[in-house]
Amino acid sequence: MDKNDIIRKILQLKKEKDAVIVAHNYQVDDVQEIADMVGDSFALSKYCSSVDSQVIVFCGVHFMAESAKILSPHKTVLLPEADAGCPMADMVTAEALREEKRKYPNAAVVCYINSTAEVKAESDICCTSSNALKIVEAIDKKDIIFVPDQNLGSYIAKAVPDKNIILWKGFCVTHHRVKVSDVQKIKELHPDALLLIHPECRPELVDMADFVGSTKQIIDFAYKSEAEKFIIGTEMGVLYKLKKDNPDKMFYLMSPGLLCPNMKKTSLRSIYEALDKMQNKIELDEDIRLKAKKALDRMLEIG
Ligand code: CIZ
Ligand code: SF4
Repeated sequence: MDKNDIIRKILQLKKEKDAVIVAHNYQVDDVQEIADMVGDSFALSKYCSSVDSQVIVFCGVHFMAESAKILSPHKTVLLPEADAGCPMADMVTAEALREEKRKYPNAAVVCYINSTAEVKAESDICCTSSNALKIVEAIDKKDIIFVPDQNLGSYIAKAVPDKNIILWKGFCVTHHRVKVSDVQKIKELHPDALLLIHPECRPELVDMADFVGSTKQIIDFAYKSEAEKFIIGTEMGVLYKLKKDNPDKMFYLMSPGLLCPNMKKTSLRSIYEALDKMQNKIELDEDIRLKAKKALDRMLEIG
């Protein structure tokens, strides 16, 4: 089957199975192109719970499809590539978090959305890279265990200095590998470009940024900005939308290392196979789901 045949089959299967396809901002161009909705993990989960379709094909990594299932338990959520995981999410387990909670019994627990359902279930509230500052500010406790991203945690700790943020040692392999010297190099090549950086990058890089934000915030910032050139400090998948929305602006990836191999696993073929065989369904223990949902609902209340 060539690409057009696969697309035709996918569209046919979508109708037959009453499915929608959602894709994360880090997915490959072909997948973003065919998706009904492209966005960050939380926007996608909310979209999935709002649509009538009974089947969701979630093109992203495991914790994202899980979040969709947490919010839409009666829908079938398919993850086209069963082993597309997030190494950062796997850097904290529920058991390790329980132990940390015993060490700091008075602390609140905030988990980044990049975490497993089991870890969300052990947390008081969830956050995304868009709302992390707002969520932490809204918590009435001073001590906050923040899991799993040490870089996002450091960014919060600097921005909300009246809180005591207890950092976890997790990190995103993709964002964390970029060094100051890489940024210096690309800035020399494009000295008049604005530097837009995701808070999963190392703190030294975040300090150099003209703007710090989530994928959605970076995409919105570039669209509204009067500037014409931007260095993009997040996974390369966002370039698809940035270029499509802003044909007259120039975008340069901060480092060629900004590629998440797990995000790149999903292909048109894996979407087709998932739908055809209705395979790779996300299943959750109901007790875990309900507890994890509380952490997500609390986040929703604050915004
Ligand atoms: O929440 C997401 O989708 C992630 C992982 C990144 C972002 O900034 O959107
Ligand atoms: Fe996880 Fe990083 Fe890949 Fe996002 S880019 S899914 S945080 S490994």
